[in-house]
Amino acid sequence: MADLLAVPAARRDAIARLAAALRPGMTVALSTHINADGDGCGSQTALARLLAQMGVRAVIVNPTPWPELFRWLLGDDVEDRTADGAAALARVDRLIVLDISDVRRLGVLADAVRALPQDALVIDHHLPGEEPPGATMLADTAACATAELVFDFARERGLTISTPIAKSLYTALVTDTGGFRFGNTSPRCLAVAAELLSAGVDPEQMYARIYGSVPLGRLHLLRDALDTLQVDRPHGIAWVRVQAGALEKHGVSSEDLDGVAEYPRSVAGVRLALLFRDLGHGKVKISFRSVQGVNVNALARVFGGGGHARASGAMVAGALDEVETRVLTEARRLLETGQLAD
Ligand SMILES: [Mn+2]
Repeated sequence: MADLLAVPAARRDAIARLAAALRPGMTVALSTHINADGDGCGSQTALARLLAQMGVRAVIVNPTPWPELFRWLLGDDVEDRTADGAAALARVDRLIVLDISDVRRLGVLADAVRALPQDALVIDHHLPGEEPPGATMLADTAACATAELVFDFARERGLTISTPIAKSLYTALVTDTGGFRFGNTSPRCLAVAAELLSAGVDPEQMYARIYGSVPLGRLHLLRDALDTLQVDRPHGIAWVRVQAGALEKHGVSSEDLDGVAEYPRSVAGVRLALLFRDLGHGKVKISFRSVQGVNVNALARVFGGGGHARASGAMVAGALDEVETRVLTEARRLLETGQLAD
């Protein structure tokens, strides 16, 4: 265990550079990607509390509202200034961007971040993006979640992993690994999780909060999505669609789509799964999932997106039917020519 928890040398150097940019008395903003997920929210709330131990005040400024599912992570001590928008970024000394490798993932905040006098500090585990939000990076695709890097930051700086911090980090690990089932569930990931349990995390309580407290509408949304399931058996592709207005109809938010793409991926023989979500204003959001041997990041990049080898995303302009046809055509072509092999 001790060996597994040792912080890799490259991360140690990056943490030292990151820490050198932070001074007691500073106020920093923490931002993550549009539609923050468990890793984004968990990493942010953990880091905010860790920075407080260093005398650095951290406030959250995200491009989209804090998800209801993770409201409990904020507690009374972490301030969310998302409602103030880009103006909130102008009032802090520095910005730290988490779980993002491309500034465009900051949505409505992207232009404000590009215009900052000092570039953002970055903590991330995605494949490199085309336009990184900053040059000072603690980035490693070998990290199971951004939260693993936040954990390393705490260790290297001798900070205390309190129970609230452990809960935040654990939430991030559980959600980004699909409940410790995906390929990013490394030995080190589980060693960190073990350390978090030792710090006071109750795994059953975490499960109940993350997976056992969903709104009924989430299941209705899933039912509607599964109703659209199609499978191309020769290519091993399966996909589902979510119509414009579906979230509103069921009274849920985009976080309730988390995990929907797992269902097409779970079909026997399927190597590549897609979720097409019509945003209703001429844009379609696509979630790409794949199994061992298929690098779905290469497909997402064709459409201006990216992410991880087994999980990526992209936003494509066009009508749902047209985008679906275009993406499926490209997916079949790249699969046939072996260009998604990894
Ligand atoms: Mn992540």
